[in-house]
Amino acid sequence: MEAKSSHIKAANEVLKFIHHNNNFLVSAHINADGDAVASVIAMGILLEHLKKKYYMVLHDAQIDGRFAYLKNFNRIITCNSALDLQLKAAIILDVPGIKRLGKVAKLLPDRSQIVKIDHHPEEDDFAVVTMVDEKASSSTQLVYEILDQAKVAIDLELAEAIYTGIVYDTGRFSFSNTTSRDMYICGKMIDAGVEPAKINDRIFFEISFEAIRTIGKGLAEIENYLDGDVYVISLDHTTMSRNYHGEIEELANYSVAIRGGKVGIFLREIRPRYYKVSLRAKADIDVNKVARKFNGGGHTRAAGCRLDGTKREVIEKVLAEIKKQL
Ligand SMILES: [Mn+2]
Repeated sequence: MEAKSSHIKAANEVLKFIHHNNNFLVSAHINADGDAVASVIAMGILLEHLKKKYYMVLHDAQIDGRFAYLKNFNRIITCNSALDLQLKAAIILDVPGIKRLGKVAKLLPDRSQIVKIDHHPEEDDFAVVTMVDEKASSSTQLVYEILDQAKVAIDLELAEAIYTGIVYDTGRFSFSNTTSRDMYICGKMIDAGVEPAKINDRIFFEISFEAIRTIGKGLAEIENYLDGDVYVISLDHTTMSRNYHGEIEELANYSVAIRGGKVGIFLREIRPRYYKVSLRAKADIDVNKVARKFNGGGHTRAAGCRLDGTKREVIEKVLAEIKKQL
């Protein structure tokens, strides 16, 4: 199965940039998820193959430990204020706008020295070379297309990174972004030795006793609004402080799982009166638009933002925006 011609063209431009540079900053968005971590790691492995030096830097103080099985995971460094690497070039993955880089933004070189590889609707034009495709399942898929053009041999470690990014961002090949190309690529990764069940369990089905109970509590207390168009799952600060975000994030997908529901909202009170809001939608509603209203963003069917206020106030604000599209 062939890669898209637009991907081949963009991949070759990225490779040209890599050949002409050295000492790369490789980074992705804050609260790095499976696609962010895996695409950074896969890009790092590509740079190693091309005999380039690089640093993987993320904003987060702690990187999601579910992905610790990936090669070079412990080489990812966190961006504290003292960090001053003076890197000459940057490859930024899974980031539509500068503000999603958090503290890493201040490490960026000049725009003429930045590559952007992403699959979100564009927010900022911060890079000279771009490989952006909103239809791509994941940034990791795009990194695979570059590896493919560079004719890098895929060993097990690289295959695990590629498989992880794609399986994560497609929701185990279930979201609407899943394509035959993803299945094809992941099939090749299985041929390279990836064990799907092992990675699936590690990412999605190995959670703590506390997290399972929290998911149960979230489901049991789901509320409906706007005559069943919108469902809300909400966890208060006390509950949140006992849980890792990654272990309970499946609740976001459940919020839109009810027959007839159009939008799901998953609220996490990460500080008293400060909520992380995850939005999920079925066809017809663009939740990226809703999230952007509150300085957040994401994709049409999955997006997020953060809001101050009581639970009631936050729900009212978000519902008002959703109503505009109903
Ligand atoms: Mn992604």
